[in-house]
Amino acid sequence: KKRRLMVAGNWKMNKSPNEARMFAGFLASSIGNENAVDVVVFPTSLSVAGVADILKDTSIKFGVQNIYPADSGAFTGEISASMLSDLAVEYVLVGHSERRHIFGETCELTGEKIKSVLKHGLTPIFCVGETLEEREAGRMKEVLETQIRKGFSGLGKSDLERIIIAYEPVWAIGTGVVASPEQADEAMKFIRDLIASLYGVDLSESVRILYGGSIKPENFESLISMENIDGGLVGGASLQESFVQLVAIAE
Ligand code: G2H
Repeated sequence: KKRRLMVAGNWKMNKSPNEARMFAGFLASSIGNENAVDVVVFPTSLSVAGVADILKDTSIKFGVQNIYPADSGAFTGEISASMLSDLAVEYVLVGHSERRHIFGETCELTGEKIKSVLKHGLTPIFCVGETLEEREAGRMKEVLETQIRKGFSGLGKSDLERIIIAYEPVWAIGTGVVASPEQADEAMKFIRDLIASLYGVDLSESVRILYGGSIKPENFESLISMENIDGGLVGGASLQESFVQLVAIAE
């Protein structure tokens, strides 16, 4: 593989703070410290401090699932990227389809969030993906291009060097319907080619693009064997022991 693989676990709104600490402890004892791949978990914001305590001296990294793009102020219910440095958080998910579709997050807002994450020295994992309706209407590429152009608006090459992209077709998220390796690779090649046209071939060759949507130990190997797939953003299967199996498959 040209690029270092990443296995990222998006816990979504699951696990209480105590459950999160226990599971982080299980991961710390099950996943070796010399990983050939990057392993990252995304607990809830409520649990991230507890998880940070447990994982801080391990090779497992952690992040949050969302931030608001201001440093502080009257934004009830939100957290900021600037608060995360106390906890050694390194990664932030931006633009997950559940943020876009359940909470009405716009492409413009995802762009603001990416800027705020970068400003605080953190790494955004920027999620894009089309719905089933958009795919069936032949609009997959147009949707991905809009999400990427708006999400990256105003960003330069040095910013892009610090970004990870996750392609998550909405029809494959939590549905048990995984994209075929060929379908995923085709969309991800389109994204890579778009990055090449916007930022140059070097950057498009080095940017990591993860696949997300109903990843399981049974389908992960065939996905990561594809040229353009540099790992996975895992939801359901990251909540249990299967996450350890996924890391082992990637190694
Ligand atoms: C896609 C994925 C993780 P799941 O949202 O971000 O979830 O693996 O449950 O489809």
